[in-house]
Amino acid sequence: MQFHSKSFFPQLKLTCLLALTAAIGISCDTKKTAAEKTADSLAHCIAEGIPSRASAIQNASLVAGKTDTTGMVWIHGGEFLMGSDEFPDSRPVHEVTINGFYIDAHEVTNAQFAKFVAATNYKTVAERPLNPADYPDVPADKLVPGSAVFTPTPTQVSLNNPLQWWSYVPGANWAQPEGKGSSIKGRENYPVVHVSHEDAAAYAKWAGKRLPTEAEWEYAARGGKNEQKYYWGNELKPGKKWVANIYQGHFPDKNTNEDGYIGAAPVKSFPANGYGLYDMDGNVWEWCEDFYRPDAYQKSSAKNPQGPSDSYDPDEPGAVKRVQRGGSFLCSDDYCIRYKAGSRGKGEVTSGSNNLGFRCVADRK
Ligand SMILES: [Ca+2]
Ligand SMILES: [Ca+2]
Repeated sequence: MQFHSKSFFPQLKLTCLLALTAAIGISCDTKKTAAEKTADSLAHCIAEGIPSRASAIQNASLVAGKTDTTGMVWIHGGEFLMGSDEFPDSRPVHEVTINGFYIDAHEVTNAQFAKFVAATNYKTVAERPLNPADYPDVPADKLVPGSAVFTPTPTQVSLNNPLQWWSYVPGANWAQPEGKGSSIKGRENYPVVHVSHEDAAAYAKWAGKRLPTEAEWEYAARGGKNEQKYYWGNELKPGKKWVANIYQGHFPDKNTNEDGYIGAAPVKSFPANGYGLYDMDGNVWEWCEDFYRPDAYQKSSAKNPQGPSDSYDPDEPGAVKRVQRGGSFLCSDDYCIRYKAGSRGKGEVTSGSNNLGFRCVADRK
């Protein structure tokens, strides 16, 4: 999922708003839709550069912490086939060799992120003031910090306008996931959400860790299996059971909740993969370090690939994007199939939402 943070202000010109909002669903939709075509044709509406609320450099002053590998799993290095023929930006499938690394067994939780904030007074991007200069068309009183929250639609809707189910909610951030007045009390063991790439990287630095490369993430997610349809295997419901927190029912109006979770689930609610890692499929999307380009695999390094040196998304040329992986509780075969093995997601680096989190990796010292 991705959105450009300017896209949630209805005061923007309608044509631009459409173009920007159309881009939201692209990572979740393999079919070229009318919305994508709209996004392509109106790409000139998208402002260049990143809003300055994201340019704060708090993380530059963060001191790198001492790595604690408690709760991490050592992944032995090796070779694997990376990518998927099913998605244009995941081709070609190619052989990659990577060194061993530690990876968090589960997504970073609210409790873990709260410790980081308590220790550093870090303010996430969603909590920072917006600079009026970045939003010349938006009245100053509307420039309030916030983030994107999913709300089911009351009835069936066309899937080409994600603004029907995504809202920019003032006050929404990691500590108030549904906006002002909401809290994470009782959800300490849920994945932290509403984190931008910068926020995730800041946490990782404080923890003496780093964000995974896309190759590391996929190697870990495959759990020792190659060429499976899903990371858990080839059947959607092995033994007639849901084995990841995704979406059942009709998107976005009717979630039948067959897997037991309408939204995010506490980490480790579903079975671990072959490496002992939880929720690599679904629950919340996870940031990776690599810049996003749809052609990245055409010139990727065969050994420990670090991703391209810059970002480019033809659907939204002005936005800087990094890779996100694994899909979320909003993915289903109806709408978002980017939880399938080898598929890729992408996100504008300043944007968060209530279905986006991360986990960290670390090198052996
Ligand atoms: Ca679910
Ligand atoms: Ca996940």
